Amino acid sequence: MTKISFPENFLWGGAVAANQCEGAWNLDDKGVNVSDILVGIANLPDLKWNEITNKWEVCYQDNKVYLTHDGVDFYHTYKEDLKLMKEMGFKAFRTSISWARIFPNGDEKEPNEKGLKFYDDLFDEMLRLGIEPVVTMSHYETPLNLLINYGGWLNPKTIDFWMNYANVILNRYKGKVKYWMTFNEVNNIIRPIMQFVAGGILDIHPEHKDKVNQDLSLKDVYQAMHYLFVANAKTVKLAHEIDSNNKVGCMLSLSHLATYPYSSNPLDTLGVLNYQREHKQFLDVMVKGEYPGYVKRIWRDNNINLDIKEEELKLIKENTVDYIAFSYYRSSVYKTGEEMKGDTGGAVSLNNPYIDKYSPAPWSWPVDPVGIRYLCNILNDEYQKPLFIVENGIGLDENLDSHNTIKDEFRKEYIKEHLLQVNEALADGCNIIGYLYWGPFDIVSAGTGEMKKRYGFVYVDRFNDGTGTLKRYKKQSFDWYKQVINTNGKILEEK
Ligand code: BGP
Repeated sequence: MTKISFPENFLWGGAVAANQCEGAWNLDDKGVNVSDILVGIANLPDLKWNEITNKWEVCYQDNKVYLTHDGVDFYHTYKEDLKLMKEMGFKAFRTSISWARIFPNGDEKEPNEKGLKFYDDLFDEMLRLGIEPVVTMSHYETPLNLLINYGGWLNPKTIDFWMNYANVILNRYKGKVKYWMTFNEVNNIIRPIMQFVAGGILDIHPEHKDKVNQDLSLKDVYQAMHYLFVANAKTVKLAHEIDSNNKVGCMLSLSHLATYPYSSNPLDTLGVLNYQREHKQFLDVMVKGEYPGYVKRIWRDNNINLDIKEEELKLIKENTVDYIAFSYYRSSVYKTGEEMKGDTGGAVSLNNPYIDKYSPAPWSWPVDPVGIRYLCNILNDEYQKPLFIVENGIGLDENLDSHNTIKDEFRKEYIKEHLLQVNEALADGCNIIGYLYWGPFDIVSAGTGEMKKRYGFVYVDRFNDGTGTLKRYKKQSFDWYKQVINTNGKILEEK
């Protein structure tokens, strides 16, 4: 076995997102954001076209439970939750700032002081406990008003609204927050079902009123991507101007890069290359600072002319990110002629005949720890930036036993196997700065909108129907992860 050797200052910890844990969805003048109006991003948002105003409007469904509205009440329980994270020895904790708490409609000039105050207290508490805050600036939390009235990122005005927001939070938390990420898993914008939430875009043309975002063209998606890239570069520039200690990363769902050819058919290998490029294009622009040739070919072949200005390309070139933050949950295979579907965990395709371990139903996925080593090495070889694993974890259907705990062996095994491969990747020379486990306490699932899909080391008593005491209980993995951190990974050597 390779000697366990995690760097001294490795950022061990966990990650959540505001919209999945805070709740308090309409408290303290928070506005409505995109994830507030649907139950799981695998589903369409609850919008209907208003023939009088000629605009989309929200139509909440009586028969639905919008669990994110109350989340796990982190807005009020953050001290208790952070205390538990500290008990596990967390060095870092990732959460997001809910954009709609700071700018309820997204287009105001002045921020909502009550929203800022909440994050003042939250970050102060983390710092008091010696936990490094790692902050996503938007984790599926674009203010809904920006989509309904402007089309969101289909409209260049959104760049200005974003920069106003970025300016406020970067100044407010200067000296407190050093690790920033712009848009969570922004590469999911290429998937129609995720364009509303992950992409922050909405087709507002009356002729397309039959179904949300149904007729978005490739051109629309590339245009929105470009505006997001401009916003990303401007944010990097501003963050560095405000505080030269700031580190800004892009955040992408990169399980997609761990895609293997199904066979030795050359077309399967070429198919993998093209599939990986659908996701690498985001890295090429935000990390290398340039649109690659294969993207320009897509534009040429599809007669796509975008609104791209010379000075924007220069800005993108000069303001690349400081690190690559990413999620990894599983790998996939590519077979010519087979559709690559996807969800929050990555690609969904044929079963890989060489992988025999699957997580238990109902959200079964192939467990492939080697995939994380492969991914880190691809990133290290091609981009040579610090890598930050900001999401990896396993969602299980769990119930408390008679001792008010859960024997979550599968979770421990899953993490252990992945960390052993992270250790290999470190030995391979990859510069990995941290590992943040996704969902260290149970939160609402982004993909399915359920409570039942639990990732936590801490069980939260809340159920799909919205009932529950919200009480927290440690699962057995709690003490184990604590030992992993306390020994800087050395405990992984034990059989
Ligand atoms: C990622 C998202 C997270 C998170 C995770 C797990 O794509 O960034 O928000 O939820 O996936 O997905 P799910 O909650 O659907 O199980």
